[in-house]
Amino acid sequence: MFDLVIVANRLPVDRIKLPDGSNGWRTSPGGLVTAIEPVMRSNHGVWIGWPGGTDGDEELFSADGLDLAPMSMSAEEIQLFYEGFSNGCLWPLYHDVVVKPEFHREWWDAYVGVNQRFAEKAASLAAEGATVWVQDYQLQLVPQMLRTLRPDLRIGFYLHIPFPPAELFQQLPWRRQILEGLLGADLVGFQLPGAAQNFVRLVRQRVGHKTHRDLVYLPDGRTVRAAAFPISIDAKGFEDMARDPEVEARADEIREALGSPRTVFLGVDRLDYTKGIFARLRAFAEVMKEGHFSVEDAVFVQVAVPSREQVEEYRILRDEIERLVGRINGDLGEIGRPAIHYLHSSYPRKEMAALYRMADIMVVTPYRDGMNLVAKEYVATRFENDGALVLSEFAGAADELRQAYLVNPHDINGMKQALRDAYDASDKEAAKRMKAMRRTVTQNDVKAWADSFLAALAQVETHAKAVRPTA
Ligand code: GDG
Repeated sequence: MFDLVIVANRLPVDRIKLPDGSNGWRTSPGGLVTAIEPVMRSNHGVWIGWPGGTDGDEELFSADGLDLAPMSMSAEEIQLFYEGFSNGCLWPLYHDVVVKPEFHREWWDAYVGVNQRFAEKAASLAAEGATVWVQDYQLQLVPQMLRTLRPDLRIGFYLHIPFPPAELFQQLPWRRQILEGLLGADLVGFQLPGAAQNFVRLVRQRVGHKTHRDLVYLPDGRTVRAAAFPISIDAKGFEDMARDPEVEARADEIREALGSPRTVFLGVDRLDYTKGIFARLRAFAEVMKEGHFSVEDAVFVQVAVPSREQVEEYRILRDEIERLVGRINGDLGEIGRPAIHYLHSSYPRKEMAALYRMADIMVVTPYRDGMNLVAKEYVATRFENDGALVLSEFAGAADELRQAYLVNPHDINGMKQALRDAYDASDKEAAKRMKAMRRTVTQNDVKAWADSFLAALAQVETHAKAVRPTA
């Protein structure tokens, strides 16, 4: 039995087949595990999640001293719960309906079923009075299901993506069930205050509970708090990596391979329609076409990390972007000098750091993004206070990184101007902006995020005991 239970769609490791045919594990270190690992260690924690694949093995195991509880998923569940309801319905709905969400009853049924299994697993592993922290949009029903099974628990929920305004959320045929699912938690955390307000307003309008500021009063006497906890990164870890001579050498090597242009623009995103990749490449190409810089002066490196490739919308998007890159390079490129270097691949973390180090201008232009960690990671690696960040107003990160070149990604001319401004900026101007952004990112790192969420959860008045803060 565990005093702290993390429930997330994915485990922080991938299941792999070893050469002898047996099962092995490869850690996939992300921001979340870096944040949560220390709390898990000081609180006898366990992490429940899907290890990828369809293997039915659900035996508990440890990796790097962390206790992990795999949740198996059938091929049908992957299709209906994960690709369907989570990524074909909730993801677009919560991101401003950038593409049209699909509402299918069989997807919903699978979502309910998988959430129930997650809740049961958490109920079976949590010690009396334990703290359970449920993560993200795939598991919004877990808090209520778990509370029914285990009223003794202290339950927190954190949403990594935006929470939409009532006008959009209302479209969801199962809007009330989702709100009630979340209300099973004692504390519901969001990236931004606006999202928390959207939630409280919807609860008042749709479920009819009494609310006051960030609190919801339930008829059974319980109180639920909804508040913002903007997520961050392991800023020191990224800076240390950036200072590694190997990473520095690799950054130089990449620039040379690009033909040593004066300025390198960089985009790094999961290949997702929310990220605004198409519009940003168009804007860059137009600036180049208009003669503001040539292929000798500037190139754009776009890393598009493969994502959700089984979902139709993502296949269409990939084709569109690749057609555009081909057209731009055909129009503007010269022999040995494409205008856009497009990479459809994922990379080790060190290579990511080398990419950030070699880039003069990082371009992050999502139509809607909960936070966007890439923007913060870029800032963390610029320990010499050089480089510039072009950032969408619609990324959560824009609330904190006010000194970025902020853009509206729907406004191509505005984006072109921001690219030009960043390109033309003096070293002094760039350093002033970067210094301020670095201060923000270093002071508010991911450990501070996890600690503040868990401290707020510990303060909620329940009968359960609280987790200890990290050492
Ligand atoms: C969701 C929300 C919110 C990317 N490519 C590679 C790689 N990455 C890493 C980045 C970064 C992370 O993945 C991506 O995080 P983002 O925040 O940019 O975007 P989402 O994946 O959409 O994340 C988002 C986040 O959750 C956290 O709450 O900020 O708004 O949408 O850390 O570095 N890492 C490696 N190789 C890659 O090729 N190793």
